[in-house]
Amino acid sequence: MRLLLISGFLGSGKTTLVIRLAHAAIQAGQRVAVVVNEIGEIGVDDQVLRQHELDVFELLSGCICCTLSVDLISTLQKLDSEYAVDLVIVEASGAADPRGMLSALPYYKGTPLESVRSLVLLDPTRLEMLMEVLTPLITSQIQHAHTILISKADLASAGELAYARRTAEDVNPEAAVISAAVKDGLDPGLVAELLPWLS
Ligand SMILES: Nc1nc2c(ncn2[C@@H]2O[C@H](COP(=O)(O)OP(=O)(O)OP(=O)(O)O)[C@@H](O)[C@H]2O)c(=O)[nH]1
Ligand SMILES: [Mg+2]
Repeated sequence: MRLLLISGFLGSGKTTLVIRLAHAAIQAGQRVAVVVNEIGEIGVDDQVLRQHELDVFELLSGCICCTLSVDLISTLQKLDSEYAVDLVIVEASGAADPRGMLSALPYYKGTPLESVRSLVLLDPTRLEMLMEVLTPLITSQIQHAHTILISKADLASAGELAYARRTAEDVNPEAAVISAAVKDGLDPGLVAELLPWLS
């Protein structure tokens, strides 16, 4: 079982990406579980995901990260023991810091995970404002990503894209930084970066 954690502030494009990635993986013959938590508009998300005929396992906790982590572990154990899942994609709440989920993973006692990847989406049209008012959260999200996706590239100005890239590279020089407009479809290069074992 492989795990892909998707974080990013509210409205940054997580669900849009999750649906497309899940489809790409399903088309490649993988069994995929999508895990969402129950905060904010997640009821809407759940419906959207169900319309796309994906399995949805809701995390029944609130939005607090440590609680989410505990439930993430029991959800992963269930997916491991009861479902032959190849890929688990977790859409974290926009207010969640992936650090909480990553630090809970040692408590997972199922079949060892084949890979754990953390992806963070940055909405370039709002990043500068968010960095001003929510610096610790956004900074920590960026720090705990293997891959940073600058989303909504179609809506952003050249200046906003450059600011997002600079911020991503300054805060986390080790991460791969990609910009894309996921709404219009998934670039094969993006799939190869995020789900490299598919090809
Ligand atoms: N123009 C454009 N819009 C996008 C893109 N990706 C997502 N959106 C739109 O942005 C809005 C938010 O997208 P979601 O995928 O729901 O974002 P989210 O991060 O899951 O949102 P929350 O779960 O509420 O935090 C929706 O109206 C999407 O259609 C993109 O690449 N370009
Ligand atoms: Mg969402």
